[in-house]
Amino acid sequence: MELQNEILEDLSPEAQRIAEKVYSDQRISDEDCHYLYEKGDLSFAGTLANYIREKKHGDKTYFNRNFHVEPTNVCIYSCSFCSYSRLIKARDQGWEYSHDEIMEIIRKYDDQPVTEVHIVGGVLPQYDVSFYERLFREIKQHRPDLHVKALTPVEYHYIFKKEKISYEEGMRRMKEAGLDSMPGGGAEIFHPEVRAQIAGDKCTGDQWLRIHEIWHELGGRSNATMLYGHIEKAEHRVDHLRQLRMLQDKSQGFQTFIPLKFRNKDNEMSHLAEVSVIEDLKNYAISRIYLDNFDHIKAYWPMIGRTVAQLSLAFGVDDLDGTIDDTTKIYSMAGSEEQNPSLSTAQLVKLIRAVNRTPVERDTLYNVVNDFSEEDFEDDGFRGYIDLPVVNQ
Ligand code: V47
Ligand code: SF4
Repeated sequence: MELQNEILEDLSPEAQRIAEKVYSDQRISDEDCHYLYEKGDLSFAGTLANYIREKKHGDKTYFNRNFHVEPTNVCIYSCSFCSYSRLIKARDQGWEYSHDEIMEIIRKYDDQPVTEVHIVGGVLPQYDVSFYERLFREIKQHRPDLHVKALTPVEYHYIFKKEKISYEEGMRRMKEAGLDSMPGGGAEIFHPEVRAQIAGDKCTGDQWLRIHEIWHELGGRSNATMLYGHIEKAEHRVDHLRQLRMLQDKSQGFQTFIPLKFRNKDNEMSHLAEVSVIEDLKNYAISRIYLDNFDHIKAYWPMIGRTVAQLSLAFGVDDLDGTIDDTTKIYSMAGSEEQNPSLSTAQLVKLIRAVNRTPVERDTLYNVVNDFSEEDFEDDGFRGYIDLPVVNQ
């Protein structure tokens, strides 16, 4: 405590106030959050975020075994950050899986110990309410214990409008068909000033929040994301986090917040430089500090790479998503270093242990599947970190 007081004395009055709030379990304000983005340094935000992370989870670092299915990369929308979707007019360059083709992918995992399928992709008219009802039903009939985490308010808003049904009725039908939870995508930046420039005419921030709220009222759980590091300013990030924190106070249905770093390869915003790793870590830390009512902060390693993912575990992150395989194209196409984003469970466990954290395999709802306290893996040559290139002096 003496040391803590000494450190506090060296801080600016604003930083002192923030530190005092965090150490006495009080919520920080929007102004505090803005201060951290504009003036707080990384080590300060990181120290506070790590304090909260360890208080909530100790050294535990969660991951799950999942796989992704992307029914199509053709999309009626044209978000300017998206490297992955092909416009309808260039349809022949993309893929559009049928119901049977998707089921074939699902069946490929029959002998794998995966607990979750994450389904998300472009928006197209043939993927409508009845398509997804039939798909969810068949997945559940085929493998009842596989958790279906599928689609975002971007798809739901579109298909319910086309079907002329309310969000309430639509989400009820999805639940009845077998939807278990909703991933966090499509949130981008809620503020209309930014959203209008990057996400065109897909669902608004209010519609995104409303669909999650209805899903939470039905007893469902979901995640939330924020796409950062493009044209948004600190005030837009604060506004985004504020709206998430407010909804979470009301509905308590969010499990995890996932900051998504904008990657600039092959999209309409390629002229923008990507933000630094320092900015990435600061963003994780500030999210951890501000979102006091979110249990988990996740770093999506296929997007930021394994090394930054390891670092993030000291800046508020307690979850590294899953041991996904190379069926996920969204980030490799946007310029992530992870061109083949595949990690075996043994590799992910080593990667977490290499930074002195404790790996815990979870299911989608954070029930523990395996805590790896006793288990050891055969040495497959992977040391839990990536070698940096050696530069000759
Ligand atoms: O909404 C698209 C983002 C999201 C780019 O809930 C990009 O567990 C960076 O939400 N640079 C979809 N990001 C992915 C997503 C997600 C991923 C992993 C886990 C979960 C979860 C959710 O990907 C989109 C958009 O924000 N995105 N293009 C890009 N160029
Ligand atoms: Fe379509 Fe989603 Fe890409 Fe936007 S981000 S163009 S909605 S696939």
